[in-house]
Amino acid sequence: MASAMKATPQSVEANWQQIATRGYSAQPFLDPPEVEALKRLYDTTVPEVPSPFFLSVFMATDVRRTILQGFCSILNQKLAVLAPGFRIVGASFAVKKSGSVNGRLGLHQDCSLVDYDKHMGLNIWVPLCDVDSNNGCLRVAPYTQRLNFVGFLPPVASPCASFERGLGEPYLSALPMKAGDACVFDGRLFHASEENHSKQDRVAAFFNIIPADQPIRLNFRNPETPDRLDVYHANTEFILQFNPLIYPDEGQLNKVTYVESIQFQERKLSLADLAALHPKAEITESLAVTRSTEPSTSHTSSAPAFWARLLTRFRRRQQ
Ligand SMILES: O=C(O)CCC(=O)C(=O)O
Repeated sequence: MASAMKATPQSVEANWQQIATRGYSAQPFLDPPEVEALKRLYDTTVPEVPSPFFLSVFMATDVRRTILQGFCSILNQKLAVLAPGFRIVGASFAVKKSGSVNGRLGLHQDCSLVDYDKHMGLNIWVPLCDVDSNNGCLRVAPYTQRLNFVGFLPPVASPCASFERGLGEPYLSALPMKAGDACVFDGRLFHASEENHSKQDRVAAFFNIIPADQPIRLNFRNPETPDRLDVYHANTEFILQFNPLIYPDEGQLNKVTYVESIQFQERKLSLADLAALHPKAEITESLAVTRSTEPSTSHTSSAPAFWARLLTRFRRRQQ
């Protein structure tokens, strides 16, 4: 198993630049003891996996709470360096069963948890074993965060459904990663994963972070008013209780705070839409995981400065 490498000012800067431009960065994150702690948490909370692709967010609230608390205590120290001032608001184990059939996850976007015109929300995917194209590594569609699509619940068919099967570079990049590496991506980025052809289940820790002083912002699409999104502020307890696949009932809506109703128009995408997002000069850029060669003892303290610059760049793009 790989151990996290020491972050250098150059590698930290490169990682945040990648997130600000192409929407994601794959980087060393956890050391072996933290990977082992996550594996133990997985073994004690997910006794059986009922489907070829499984997310623990569909388990009972108590189990989801144990998983969220476990992620926080195992990850918070490393997270304070990776993304200072952010908090974990959603936590799940994402499992692709060994020899999976029908476990493929098509190109999609997750639900938004912030107002991206004002704040940054990030998803972090950390495999607990080495991953590559054979066992269902994460695939990302570079630059798709630039579409600035709002992710809403309950989810509908992907806007890319008509063309995304078999898509490859440069529009969909498979990310081989070592156990404990992190793919940190803009919450608006489209991503996917294929089947696990290996003999072992592929387990990943998958979590969402938002600025610590911000409420969780959820966009619900009522099937009766599909041209609008109802925006609510929620707390983590609500996240632990609700079913993301179902429009919340009256009782559940009483537990969140109504913010506003915004206009919404569903859009389908084409390959040409994806191609238009790619800066020509950047298409040939290497998409390999950035890793330095020094073993980990401590992390650089320069992350906050880069983080501030990332946010500045991010906000400038929104204007
Ligand atoms: O774990 C995976 O294969 C991908 C998970 C994912 O994309 C998701 O749950 O949104």
